[in-house]
Amino acid sequence: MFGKGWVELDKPLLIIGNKNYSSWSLRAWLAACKANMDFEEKRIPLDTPEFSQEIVRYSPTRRVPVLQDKGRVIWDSLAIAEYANDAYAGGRLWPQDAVVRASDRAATAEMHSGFAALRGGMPMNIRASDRVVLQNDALSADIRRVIELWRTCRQEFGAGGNWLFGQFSIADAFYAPVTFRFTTYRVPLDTVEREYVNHVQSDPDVRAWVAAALEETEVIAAEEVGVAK
Ligand SMILES: N[C@@H](CCC(=O)N[C@@H](CS)C(=O)NCC(=O)O)C(=O)O
Repeated sequence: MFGKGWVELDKPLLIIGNKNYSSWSLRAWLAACKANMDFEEKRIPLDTPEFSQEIVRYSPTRRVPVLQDKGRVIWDSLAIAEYANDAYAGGRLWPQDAVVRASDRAATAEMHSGFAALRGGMPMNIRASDRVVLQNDALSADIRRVIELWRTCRQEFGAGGNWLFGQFSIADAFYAPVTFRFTTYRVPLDTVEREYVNHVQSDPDVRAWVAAALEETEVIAAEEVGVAK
């Protein structure tokens, strides 16, 4: 059923989509980078015949991201982030304190399983600017909730650094794509959340991802709807 595309590699292999569009790929990739996981990456552009042909060789869900390591397949962004943390980061991508760690997990889980209106209505397109979107109640509520969550994390847990929980943690990987949604759709931000967005987007790993996204040439038509000309 799956695994047909695998060859034994010395390093983990992370299969991702376009860096411009694939928000789930960015989450797993950033967590892997911050875990210092030495990995190969294979990019398969979304929404292409190549994607349909290739992805069946790698992913049981036919989705990216998917990771191969030690002969195993890990096919979900959160599972990849957790695995990178456990196997390569000695657990330091979650806070050490149990209660703080639970809050970090809750923030991460909220992104992984929620914010459908935000993800559907404001898709990530890093190359875009001045995008316009028809607001609706669900979308506005999602935007308000992200901002509320970021403020709470920064104020209650952020003293040790500039990430949501001070030091980089898995929650930051999960909200990194949202920072691009907010900047490309020009969502009005106050100081706390603006500083957080700036911090994420000036991170060297995030900048490397963006530089690669800017080099990509594929355009996904559906994602271009709403781009102000
Ligand atoms: N829950 C999955 C979601 C993965 C997902 O939806 N990936 C999208 C790209 S960002 C995908 O592979 N889409 C391909 C398709 O639907 O054909 C995860 O967290 O990894």
